[in-house]
Amino acid sequence: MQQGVQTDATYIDECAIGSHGCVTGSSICVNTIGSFKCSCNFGYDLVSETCLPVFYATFNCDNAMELFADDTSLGNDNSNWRASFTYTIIGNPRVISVVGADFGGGFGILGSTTNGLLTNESWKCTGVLYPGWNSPDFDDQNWPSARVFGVNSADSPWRMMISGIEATAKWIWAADQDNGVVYCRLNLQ
Ligand SMILES: [Ca+2]
Repeated sequence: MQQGVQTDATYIDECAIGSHGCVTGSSICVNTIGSFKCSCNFGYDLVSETCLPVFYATFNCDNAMELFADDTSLGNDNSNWRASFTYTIIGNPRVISVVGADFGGGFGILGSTTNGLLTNESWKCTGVLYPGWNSPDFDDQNWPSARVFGVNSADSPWRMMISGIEATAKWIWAADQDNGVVYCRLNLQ
């Protein structure tokens, strides 16, 4: 049977007549024989039958870290400073944040996202743990800008490019302390 040819009186193109629930902007309607489906637009993935904005963050820390979107944890890395870990971020968070821990020697946090975010001096970092530090409502205007150690390349103090992370991302840490544990955040809205 040739696809798209009307073969009986019950054939309805829900997309053409607008009787579908596909949300404009996040999805398009795709007509199928006897039904239709919503196909997610670029930058959106199907989550619980709804196309939601999704992007991916690939980060690394010398030595270990946890990533948050708003104040929700998205997971921990594997403590291997040579290897990045990719986190899935669903929705439009107002802030992404990282708690990073160093186990001695060099220290830094490096990352980039599929929607163009990079670690660099636009992040705020501190070695002080403030209550609610990773909340989107937390006021970080008095936090210092991140200290940077160079871009993701063999010319960095790590002498290698970390796979999966953009070359223009910069290794960052808190300006107010070496080593230890630091809290870094980037406001998105
Ligand atoms: Ca270290």
